[in-house]
Amino acid sequence: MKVYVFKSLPPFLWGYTRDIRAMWALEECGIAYETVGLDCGPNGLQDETWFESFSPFKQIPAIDDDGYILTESGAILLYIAEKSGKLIPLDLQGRAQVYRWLITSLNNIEPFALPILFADLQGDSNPHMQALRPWHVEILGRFFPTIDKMLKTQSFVTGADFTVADIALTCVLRELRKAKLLPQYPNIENYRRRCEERPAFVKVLNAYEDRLGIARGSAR
Ligand SMILES: N[C@@H](CCC(=O)N[C@@H](CS)C(=O)NCC(=O)O)C(=O)O
Repeated sequence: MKVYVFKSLPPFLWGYTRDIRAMWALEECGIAYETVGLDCGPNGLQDETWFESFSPFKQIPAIDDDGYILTESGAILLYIAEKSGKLIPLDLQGRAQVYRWLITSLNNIEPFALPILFADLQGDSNPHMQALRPWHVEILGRFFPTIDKMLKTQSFVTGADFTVADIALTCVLRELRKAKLLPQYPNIENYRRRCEERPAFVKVLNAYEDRLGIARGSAR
């Protein structure tokens, strides 16, 4: 399988990009893959006209599974799980729980986590984003106490087993890893760290840093 990923990025994006999700799932599921690296920024992937046939918005990640092209990190995670029969249960209701928590991660949490990340990255240069930050934190405050309570008694977001929903949630939580928000939810913070300690994640992040040519730990 081919995965379209970044091979250059501005430092403020290191460790946040969604190509990590696809590669993490491929590693966990034991699917062989090769990466196709693209540049971000001016003269980067938005200028690559050929890439439009792989990714309609010219965004990363995209996968090419022997000619079958797919974009959207959530769809890619589910495709990899369904293809390999790993990181997702066999029964319909168990699968639905994976869909549910993956969609919660990308649809409930990420829309508020990302603007917090941008507010913190842009600082005073973007007062509008700064002004909205407390509101975004407040909204996450509706979701996180419940998830924190759940993770007190279960290892992963759907229960006892690690699934692609945990890849989605961990990667979304990583958007907040420097925001000084997660420590007030100790079970969520422990969960994120535990998921990031998995050998597949460590391998992917090390390769990601090597591909970008940045020091070990820079994308942590
Ligand atoms: N909803 C898409 C979002 C993809 C996306 O925003 N990708 C970013 C990198 S994380 C990108 O390619 N940005 C460069 C650009 O849009 O030019 C997904 O989850 O895959």
